[in-house]
Amino acid sequence: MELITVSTRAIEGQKPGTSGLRKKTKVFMGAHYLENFVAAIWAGIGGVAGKTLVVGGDGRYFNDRAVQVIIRMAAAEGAAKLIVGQNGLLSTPAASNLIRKRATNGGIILSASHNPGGPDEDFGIKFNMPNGGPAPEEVTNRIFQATKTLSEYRIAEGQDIDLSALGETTFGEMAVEIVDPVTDYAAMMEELFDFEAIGGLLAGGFRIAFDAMHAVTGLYAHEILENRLGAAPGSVLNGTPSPDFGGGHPDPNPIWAKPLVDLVMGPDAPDFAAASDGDGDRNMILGRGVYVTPSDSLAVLAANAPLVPMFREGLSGVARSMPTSGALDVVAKELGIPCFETPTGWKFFGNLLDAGLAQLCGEESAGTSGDHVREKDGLWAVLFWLNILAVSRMSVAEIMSAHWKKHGRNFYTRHDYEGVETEKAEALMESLRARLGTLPGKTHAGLTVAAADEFAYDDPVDGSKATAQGLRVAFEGGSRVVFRLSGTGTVGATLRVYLEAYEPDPAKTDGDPETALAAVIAAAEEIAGIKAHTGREGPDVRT
Ligand code: G16
Repeated sequence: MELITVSTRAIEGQKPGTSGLRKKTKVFMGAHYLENFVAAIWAGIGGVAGKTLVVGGDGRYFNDRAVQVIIRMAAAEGAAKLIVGQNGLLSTPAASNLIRKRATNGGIILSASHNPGGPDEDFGIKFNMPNGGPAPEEVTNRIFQATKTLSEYRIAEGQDIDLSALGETTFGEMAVEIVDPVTDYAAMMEELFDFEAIGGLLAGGFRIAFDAMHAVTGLYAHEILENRLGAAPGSVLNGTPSPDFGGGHPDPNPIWAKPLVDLVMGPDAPDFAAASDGDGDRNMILGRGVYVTPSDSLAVLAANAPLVPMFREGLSGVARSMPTSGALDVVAKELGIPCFETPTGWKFFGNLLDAGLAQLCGEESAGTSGDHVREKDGLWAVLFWLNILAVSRMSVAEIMSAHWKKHGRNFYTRHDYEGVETEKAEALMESLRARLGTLPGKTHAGLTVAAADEFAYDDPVDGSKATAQGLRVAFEGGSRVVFRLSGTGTVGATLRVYLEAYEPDPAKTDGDPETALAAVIAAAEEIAGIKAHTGREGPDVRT
């Protein structure tokens, strides 16, 4: 093995966003781009010498090349061992599990999640801590600082490692263990859920469809849903991972997973359907004739937690990101357990989970998970639902209807304006921020503003503070709108407008959210001047 020290220069813009560094694949393939960032990770974690890391990704274009680069750079710095998913593949929750189970010093996950993949699309990389969770801001800030001062990095010359060959080999002095990406994860799921009950439900003719969206979850879904639980062959759709996700967006929502939504709304609908994203951490839940919003799904899981073995003893606490609807809060209040409100980004749940303050967390962006890993977990949420359905013997529609009748309904929708010019999006936020103090007491579209502020978070465990986490306007009567700029896009800015209204009357919980929220939508436009600022007539995506 020959060691090379490569001269480089700091590259601008390598600031990790909501979940790691995401850029166009061609940017990552540019000279020194990936290498600089990996060297900055080493600097940000206090060096990699003597350490053991997990490495894997969602299989998107450039995943395999990036794994080889990480192997050579870790070896050059004297890492002890890398545990790598076969063919470079690991879903994000499976990587989180391996980091924890093997008590490693952390891991590197290669993914741009739900963003499309391919030479002209997106790539991403992030570091996860020894607890299995995404690096907190303190660490990502150190990594970012390091990207600004790099002048060289070290890399080892050598043959590529055969990523398809299971077992242990070496690269120079460093051990490289290639593991099956599914085995440990599937074993964990069998412990957490009642596979016998779910298997019984499926054996009784209950039909499911799971859309893996040509992404990494296909491997896991084939093994768990079809092989272990006995779902009919063909229940897993688009189950072979491909580097460009079949040319689609591996984003499990009614826009990008429309064929699945059409299926459940059609005459030959299965009893239950679900989808996951590029790296397997997001989920979408559907039943015959029903789409369950991520916020509602989270509340239903909390309300029914004791039905699954994992939470047989009940929950100690729950948490949601700020823009997620208050449906979870209603359940938590009834259960008499705390409900924490964090900024957007799974990394903010880590401390609450580690401290046992929360055991179930979720976000409106289709992420839900428990304290078994420190990432959101798409298939876990699917199995949780199947377990509830198997024990309750109710349909998805019946569960939703009963939930709303009992707890009221938080009508909810998110409007995304994608690819807006960054200056225009920032001007909208800036203008609104400056006017927040003047809004209370004013009436817009018939709704009177009760409070308006910019969300900030004080972590109750380590006291760290996160500021500028979204602008919130609450109306009298309990409805609200939140404005935020996405931290995961790669082109321009994405303005997210989160709209919500609570309906406690059981007689009024049916209906279409866009209609129920018409006044909140109109008030949001009046308050923020979205059309005037962005030049857009309406949102690109409604979820
Ligand atoms: C990531 C984060 C999530 C966050 C989501 C949306 O998800 O892990 O915590 O809710 O981005 O973030 P934004 O609104 O800033 O785009 P993923 O699935 O992309 O890793």
